[in-house]
Amino acid sequence: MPQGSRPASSTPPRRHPAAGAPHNRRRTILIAGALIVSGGVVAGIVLGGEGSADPEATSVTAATPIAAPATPPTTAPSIDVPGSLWWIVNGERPLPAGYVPADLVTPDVPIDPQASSIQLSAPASAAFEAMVADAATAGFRLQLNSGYRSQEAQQELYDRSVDDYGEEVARQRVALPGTSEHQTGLSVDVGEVGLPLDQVFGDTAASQWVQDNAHRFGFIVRYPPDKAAITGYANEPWHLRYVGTELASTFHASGLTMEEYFHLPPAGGSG
Ligand code: DAL
Ligand code: ZN
Repeated sequence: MPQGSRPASSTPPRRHPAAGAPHNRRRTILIAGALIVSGGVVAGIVLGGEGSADPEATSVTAATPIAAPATPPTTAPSIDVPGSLWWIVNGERPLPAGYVPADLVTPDVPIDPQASSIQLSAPASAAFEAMVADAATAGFRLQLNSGYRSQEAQQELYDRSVDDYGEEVARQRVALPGTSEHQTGLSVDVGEVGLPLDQVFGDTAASQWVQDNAHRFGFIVRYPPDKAAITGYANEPWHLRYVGTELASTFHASGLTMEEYFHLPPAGGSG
């Protein structure tokens, strides 16, 4: 099971967009809002400079009706909850045994003809499709090399890697069954059409484009070259993890890994 809940680290340091905005008491801020009464009548209201409602205030500002949200706000992503956008899986934080995502789909993108693990969790799939389409406009033909892998598929991959390279090297490259991000459905190995080997992807211009742009679609390069002692794995420029655009942009700007950002202990036992 994943490690226990970490209240302090589950809430990342997030800057409120309004933080640091200059405050001018002499300026009246007019905010058009919606007042929805039981009959569904919408009327404009004016809020004073301190944000308190002032029913006496007069204003000629035309009210802009704001629709009430159709659904309540979603709960914040969690690093501990399986399936959550920010769920952290690593060598120290295994998945629940036999975990299978409920929303697997096959993205409409080029796929390595040799690939057998070609599905992704629905939000990751949509984001990957968008990224592949955008890369195409920049002249790069990206493809899916590996997506969701069942625990059994991961076992086969791991066993094959041990046979080919020995256990020490295998542990740096392939997650132990039950601890692979691929089992979440939120990770994808990206490649270039006609270039099925992961190991050479990092030398391509397509890889550079991915490094520079993946965050715009909510992906991070999960195992950067200089963070093996923290992530547990050697450089994998092809291994992307979907975390949503907010967190991906933060990571892109900071260079932090998920473990660092959420103050988790290094998962570098194997690397
Ligand atoms: N190659 C990554 C670490 C995995 O097997 O999940
Ligand atoms: Zn991978």
